[in-house]
Amino acid sequence: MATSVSIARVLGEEVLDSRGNPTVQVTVVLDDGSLSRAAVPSGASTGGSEALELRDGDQHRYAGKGVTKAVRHVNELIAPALTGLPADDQWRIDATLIELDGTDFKSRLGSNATLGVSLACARVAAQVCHLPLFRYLGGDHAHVLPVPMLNVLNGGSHGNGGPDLQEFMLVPLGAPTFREALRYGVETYHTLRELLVEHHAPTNLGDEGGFVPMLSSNEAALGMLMQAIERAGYRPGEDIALAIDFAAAGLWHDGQYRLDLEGRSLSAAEMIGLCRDWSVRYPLVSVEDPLMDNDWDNYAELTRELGNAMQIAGDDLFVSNRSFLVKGIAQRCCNCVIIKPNQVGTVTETLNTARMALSAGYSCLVAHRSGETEDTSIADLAVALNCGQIKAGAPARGERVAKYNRLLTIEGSLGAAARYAGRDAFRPRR
Ligand code: 2PG
Ligand code: MG
Repeated sequence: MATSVSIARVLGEEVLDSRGNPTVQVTVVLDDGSLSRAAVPSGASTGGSEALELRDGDQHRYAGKGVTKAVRHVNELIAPALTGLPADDQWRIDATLIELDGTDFKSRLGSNATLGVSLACARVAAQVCHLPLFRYLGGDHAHVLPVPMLNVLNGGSHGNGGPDLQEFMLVPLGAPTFREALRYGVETYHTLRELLVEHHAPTNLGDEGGFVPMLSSNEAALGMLMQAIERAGYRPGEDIALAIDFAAAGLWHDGQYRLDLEGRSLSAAEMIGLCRDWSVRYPLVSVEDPLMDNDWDNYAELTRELGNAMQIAGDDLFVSNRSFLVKGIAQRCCNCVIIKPNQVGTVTETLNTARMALSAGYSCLVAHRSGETEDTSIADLAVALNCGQIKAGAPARGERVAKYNRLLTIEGSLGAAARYAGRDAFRPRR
């Protein structure tokens, strides 16, 4: 739907994310008075080639993490360039941002500045077109509700004192609807808490709302999840499967992957062996970043070996960037791409990467960041892409639950047209 309403004002401001760190929020006002805003998330385990998250570096404010420079870029450089453009021409808005920045990784303006603006424009344009965001971005065919991958045990850089591996997720793929899938996951999450209490273990939460248990090994986390699934009355593998984000770059020390908890270090071949072993012994449907983000050869090897049996997801490897995906497709690395808008810095580039992945037979897993806000745009993005997968943390902490709640609303609004991706989302593709 075309609208003649154009951008009247673009206003950036510094707000806080869920870790209490500054982040960029942008408000866009159109000349008919319509207004919407978006806020930008922030990662902790970031890929080496992510677009630049511009921080002030002034140690006297927020330990250098202020974003006043990025905010100034929104207000002084971006706002004049966008004023007067039609709000619903997302491609042109993003092309203007890309051109104004003029670098490969948004290193002039900052991806926190560009994404905030890009997303706020999309949100307000959807509003004036009288469409929900997922329909504005995805068109009439957007109707698939994603499988929620609930990160219920946090470790690595998101949970001090927990497992070495960053995320252990519940994947309720056997549910008939998104609403039911969420219930399966939530009940299992609460059961997991009961188990921890019974073991007199702490029930502190990590950055993404999962528990941070003290365990004797990383594999013990998988055992706990299996126990929780069964005790909650579900069948592991049938109702609820498992997924892991290794965030392997955080394990890398002296040319090996160090598992502190277990007092041992593994080679790339041994990491691949670990994935193989666990894929046989647990209902593991997806492994993310099990290797370093420059190890294309071993990713190709891993995909050759296990890509028919499970999802191999590249996060730091692709950083949601089309050019890295092109390389991955050519070298047959992974069969899934993690999609995080702030890794690349505009809505259009995010959609381009995801669409290229889907048309090459890769799956897409739309993801939050460990530092989040109450912005729910990624929920709409997952439905817009019909990609069938989202990870937005545990079903705890407002900034995580907000995304799942948004998906409940979307499912409700679609009525009979809604389809839950379920197991289909995890059919091995390559
Ligand atoms: C990841 C993310 C989100 P971060 O590695 O997939 O879970 O973590 O935002 O810290 O990069
Ligand atoms: Mg990751």
